[in-house]
Amino acid sequence: SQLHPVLDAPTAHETEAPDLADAVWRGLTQSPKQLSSRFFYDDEGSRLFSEIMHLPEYYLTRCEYEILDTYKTDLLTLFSADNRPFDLVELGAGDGLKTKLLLNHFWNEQANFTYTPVDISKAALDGLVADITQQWPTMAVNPQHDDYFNTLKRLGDRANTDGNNTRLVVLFLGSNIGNFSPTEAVDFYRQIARHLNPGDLVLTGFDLQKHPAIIHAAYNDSQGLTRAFNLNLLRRLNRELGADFDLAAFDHYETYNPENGEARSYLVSEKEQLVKLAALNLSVQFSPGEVIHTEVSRKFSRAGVEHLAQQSGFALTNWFTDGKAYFADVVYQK
Ligand code: AVI
Repeated sequence: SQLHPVLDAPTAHETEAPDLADAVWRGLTQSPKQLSSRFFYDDEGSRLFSEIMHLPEYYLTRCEYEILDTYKTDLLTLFSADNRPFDLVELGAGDGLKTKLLLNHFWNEQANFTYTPVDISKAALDGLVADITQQWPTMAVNPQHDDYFNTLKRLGDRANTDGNNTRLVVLFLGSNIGNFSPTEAVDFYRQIARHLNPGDLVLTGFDLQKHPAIIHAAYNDSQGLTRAFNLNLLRRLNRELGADFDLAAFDHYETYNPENGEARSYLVSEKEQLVKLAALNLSVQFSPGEVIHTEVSRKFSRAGVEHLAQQSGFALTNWFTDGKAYFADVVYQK
């Protein structure tokens, strides 16, 4: 294995800007209005999300941390079964807090593995790699500044062709899958499945359905961080698209529907107003109380998680939950 982290040259990828302009134009000219939660994560949005993860009401991160801590030995046994080396490929690694718990354990157990964080944010990736190399200077780290599926294709092909016997273990933590629609989720796992080989694994964090009040509070925290996170999207449009959203004239509103497990976030116009987006040459009229839908955070049932595996060509092999069964980290096998 490598003695030093391999810092691959960043691969060419599209900047987010054209995508943002296009999506915002479509989202604000349709009814009901809509903006995608993928645009939350500019520098300030990423910083706010890191703070949200420490909120008392935002149980998701703590629950997942507890699961990974409790079952790290079981996970290593699964990942390294048959004495095969494994490549831990983390999709959307972020600050890697929970992953570092696993890395620390795998390192102490002298496991034969490489860590491959994948992110389209160069800044996030650089920060994570700097952090990891500081803690474990000789760990094999192979950061990929690229699209998830380009990366998986390359890794899957390599595992196929050079006869190396490395197992790919894809990590998708934090209930990021909850921000996808049901169709997008199936599509996502089907694409992953296409690049994996038999015996490869995917470990996903799913936030589970529970008392609606607990979920509702997680997206309506008392410190107003979730509100700031949601409103920051408008600040981003002001900066990047020359818009003139008055942040004081919009409110944060969230609903949770226990019948379908969907937490939905909205920005609400407090009054009749006209907003201009100079870069789009667009003016958008809002009536009082009119909403922009910004995010869905889906909560899963066990049946839903099993169904997702079946629909996308995986077998669900392990189900790990925290003490309160609020959250599950689930292993799918190709
Ligand atoms: C990143 N994602 C899983 C978070 C969630 O819970 O849907 C984003 C978030 N939105 C509001 N609070 C946190």
